Amino acid sequence: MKPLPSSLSKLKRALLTSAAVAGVAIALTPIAASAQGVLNIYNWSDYIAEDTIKNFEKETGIKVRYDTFDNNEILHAKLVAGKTGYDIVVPSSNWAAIQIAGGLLQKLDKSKIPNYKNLDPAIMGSMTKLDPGNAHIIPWLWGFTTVGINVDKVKAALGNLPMPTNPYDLVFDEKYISKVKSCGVSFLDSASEIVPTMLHYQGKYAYSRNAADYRDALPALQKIRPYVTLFSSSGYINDMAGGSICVALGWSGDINIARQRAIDAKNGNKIEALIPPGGGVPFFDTMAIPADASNVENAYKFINYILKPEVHASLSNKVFYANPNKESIKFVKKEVAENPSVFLKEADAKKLVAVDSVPNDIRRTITRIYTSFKTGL
Ligand code: SPD
Repeated sequence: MKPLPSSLSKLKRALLTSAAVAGVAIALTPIAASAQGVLNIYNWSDYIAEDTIKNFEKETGIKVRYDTFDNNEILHAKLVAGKTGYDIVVPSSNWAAIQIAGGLLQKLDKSKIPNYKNLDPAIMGSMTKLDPGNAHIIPWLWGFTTVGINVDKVKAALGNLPMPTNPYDLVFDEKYISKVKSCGVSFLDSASEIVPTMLHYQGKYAYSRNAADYRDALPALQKIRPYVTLFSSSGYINDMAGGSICVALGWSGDINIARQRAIDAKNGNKIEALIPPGGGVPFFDTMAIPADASNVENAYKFINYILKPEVHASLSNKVFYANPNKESIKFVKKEVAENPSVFLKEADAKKLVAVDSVPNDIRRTITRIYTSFKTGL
């Protein structure tokens, strides 16, 4: 091969260095479609193992383009706009219900997913409420919205005030959040996460279809707004791990990722994902094929690959969310399988709120409440 002119090789070196510093893999050669074609995936950030895509490409010869998002609103807006260019998307089941109703997701041909048999029938049964007949979506991983803390920093910030029994008090009760503000408080940056969690805290059904149930949510959120120091749906993981925030209203697995990163960094930050004794607000994120996907056969190959027990287990091992694959448990690391904020104990699982979707008018109410809360307008 002819050597690159020195200006170009300098540029290449600079790009490689900055990518390495940012921890990003970049390919300088354009991605050529392989003989087996391509697959375009749009998934949540921090939601896959390092080797998941690499092994799939090796096994199938399919070339994958993998992009990420960090809240349902972003994915939904793309699907509604159409022509996403994606063949696999990963909406939460309650958003998928709206997308199914809108004809945005394909009906699945299960004969193309032999590993479908590995799915836990109890989980699949619970999903029929949002996807009758399990016709369109296949669960990827599941978890719950909860509170993560930096144990020592929170204790120090609370001073004489004992830790509340209900972890949601730390973020929703002014008495507590006003204290922990000093070490940094982060909220998920998503209307559909914050408002239902507040409703649940107020003793109402998180997915209520009754507009009156939403009346007290905004005043309660406005009260605690001055103490929220960050809105983040992905960056909070590193902020927790590094100690620049001490309380996060976030997702169970993400908080466990932060815990693991702090352990790996040996920085002394003890992070814990708390389990709400009154039940958390769960979610099921699901694989689906957009109605206008171009590489449908490859999408089926990917879904079937994820449903291999050892692949599904490797996702849980890496990102600390439970998986719906009943054959995978033997491949899940002991410390992950025994972590009660990953695979919930039966008593905690029973208390989880039932996931539901809400109609458009309620969705608009939720967005209005959240925007007003976040912006103060
Ligand atoms: N880092 C990946 C987090 C995935 C969380 N999905 C949450 C959906 C909640 N409705």
